[in-house]
Amino acid sequence: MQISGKLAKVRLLSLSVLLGLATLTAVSPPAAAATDLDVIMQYAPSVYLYSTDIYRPAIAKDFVTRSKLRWSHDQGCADHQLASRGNVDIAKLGNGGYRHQTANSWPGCAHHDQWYTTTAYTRPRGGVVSGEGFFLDLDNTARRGVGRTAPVVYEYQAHQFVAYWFFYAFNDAITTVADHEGDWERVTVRLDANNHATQAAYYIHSGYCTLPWSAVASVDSHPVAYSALGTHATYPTGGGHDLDRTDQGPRWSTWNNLLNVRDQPWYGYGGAWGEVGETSESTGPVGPSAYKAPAPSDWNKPC
Ligand SMILES: [Ca+2]
Ligand SMILES: [Ca+2]
Repeated sequence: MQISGKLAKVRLLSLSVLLGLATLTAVSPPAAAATDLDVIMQYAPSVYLYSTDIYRPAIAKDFVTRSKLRWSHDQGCADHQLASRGNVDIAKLGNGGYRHQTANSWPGCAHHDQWYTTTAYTRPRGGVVSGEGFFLDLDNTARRGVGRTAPVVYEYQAHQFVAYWFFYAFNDAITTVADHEGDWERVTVRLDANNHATQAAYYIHSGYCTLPWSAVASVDSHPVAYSALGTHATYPTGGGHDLDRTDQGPRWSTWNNLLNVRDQPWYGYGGAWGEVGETSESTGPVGPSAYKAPAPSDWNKPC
């Protein structure tokens, strides 16, 4: 009887071990695949801002709120205002809800021909209408931005790339002829079929350069970038680069505040982010939109 009792205990024990294993198996999650958001957060850059740069990261939505929306005419014709400061409808900006017509100096700056909406590529320098187009004229006292609390907007194509757009309200160029309001910069990470990083592209003035991921300095998988004093050109290494200067000022942990660019009401606006200067360099740029490629066309441009 005693033996039977022991056997019963052993059997009970075995059963409980088996049940325990079954329970363990049931509660252990399967190896989790990285979600899209995991990938986007994982590769969001760690950006060193320049220590004494007064033009810190800015919030695009606030830039719109503190701007007038105007149409720049050429041939000596006066500009026209579509919305005053504080009254630009950000959704209309992004869905083409504002429109305006070109004008010729003769006769009398009369408007004529084609109408354009805010989703057309209408940056007054370089857009589809030579010399005319929409622009946001920022309150000059709002050029300094807010700093590292500003969001970074990302543009993501699974298995291809994730672009991280950095926005500053003013580009303080090395020569003042290239100063301009509105400054969109970016780092783009190339992804393979498994959504693993293979390369990074750093945008520098009107161009970019690329590095294999193995050569990218990173902190916990976040690529390190250096934002140059005033121009915010984005470099993979510190120190001087031609006329640009970088240092290890405040570190912007961009993964703390990421927004999908396609969810932004202003996305699609094809005019200038900033007032109009004499040249393309001194005019606000076009922002993230169909008119500004988020990723390189050529990934073979070594830094
Ligand atoms: Ca202004
Ligand atoms: Ca810039």
